Amino acid sequence: MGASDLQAVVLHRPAKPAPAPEGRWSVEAIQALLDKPLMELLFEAQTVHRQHFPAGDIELATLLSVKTGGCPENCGYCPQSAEFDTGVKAQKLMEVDEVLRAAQAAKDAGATRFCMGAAWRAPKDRDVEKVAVLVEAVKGLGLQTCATLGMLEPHHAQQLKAAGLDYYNHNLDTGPEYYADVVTTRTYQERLDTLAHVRDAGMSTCCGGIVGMGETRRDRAGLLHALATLPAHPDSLPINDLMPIPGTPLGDSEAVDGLEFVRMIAVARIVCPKAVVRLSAGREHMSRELQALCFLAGANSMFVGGKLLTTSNPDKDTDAALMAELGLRPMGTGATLTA
Ligand code: SAM
Ligand code: DTB
Ligand code: SF4
Repeated sequence: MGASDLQAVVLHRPAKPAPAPEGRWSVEAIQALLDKPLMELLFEAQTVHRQHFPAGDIELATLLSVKTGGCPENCGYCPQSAEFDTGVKAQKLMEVDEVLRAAQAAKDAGATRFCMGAAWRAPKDRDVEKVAVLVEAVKGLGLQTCATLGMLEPHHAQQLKAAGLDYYNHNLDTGPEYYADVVTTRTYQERLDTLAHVRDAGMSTCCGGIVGMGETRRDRAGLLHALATLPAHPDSLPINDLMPIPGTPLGDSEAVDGLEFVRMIAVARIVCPKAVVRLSAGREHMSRELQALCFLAGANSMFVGGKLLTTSNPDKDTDAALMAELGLRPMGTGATLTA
């Protein structure tokens, strides 16, 4: 037993998290964190959180689906796959004016990041050219820009970076062993390759996954291990609670226990201590108390603005009240969320 462990016993506190330089975590060590008594895990996660972030700061991002539906991929959770009958109406890429109006509204409501999603397997050259125009325009409003467009070639990543794209979102979704149960049209390695192109182009990565797709705790450990052993930790790390969509293969999935979701957030915070961990999809179905526990576990980002891509999210007034109640301040500003 080391000195800090001994001190922990004497002080009846959990041991300080073992130093874990990027890439050193094993799946077993991560699973052991997920298995910890919840109160210990929360304390540890909050301790790590406070070492890296000011308490109470929360990043606010707003999503817009700039190209909806008709996607050739078969991600089993996704309302936008052309393979599933989900009632989502396919729409072509939005015009710049419409996107700018939405971005300005997001900024006015207190968001600092605007994330544009497109239901493509991989954008073509001409798609990237058009998205680059959107990125430049949104960036011009003084917002951080993020896009999620599917798989990228290196030159696409460079083009988007040159247009002013700050973040690229590309999720690993689940652990490598469960992945093929969820998606078969894109490999795990292809996801890792796109992330490498994004990093190589000098953009920040936004990469996380989904909880509640029928995976085991071991699979969740596998996802966190994959994230924690990337060549660089994600800058943003979204943890989504599955929004079950009727018509998708995962539409009847049993909701994951709230405290299990909190564990996932807490371990994400511990294994990627500098990442901004986003309590992402699923807040619509969460109580205020559960969301509060997620923030205590180290989440310091959320989507605001009533809608995710195709599904709903809490509205502005609800979130303004939540933030006031919990004493959360928008990250990097002295402001509060405008109701
Ligand atoms: N087509 C692009 C791609 O998949 O690379 C980008 C859009 S996709 C909708 C972005 C991410 O949203 C997915 O990787 C997944 O993690 C998350 N997502 C999609 N549908 C979801 C759902 N029903 N519940 C929770 N998260 C979801
Ligand atoms: C992420 O991890 N979650 C967001 C964002 N990145 C693109 C998307 C959530 C989508 C939820 C289902 C929908 O609204 O279509
Ligand atoms: Fe949905 Fe993206 Fe998968 Fe297409 S690639 S089905 S938009 S998650």
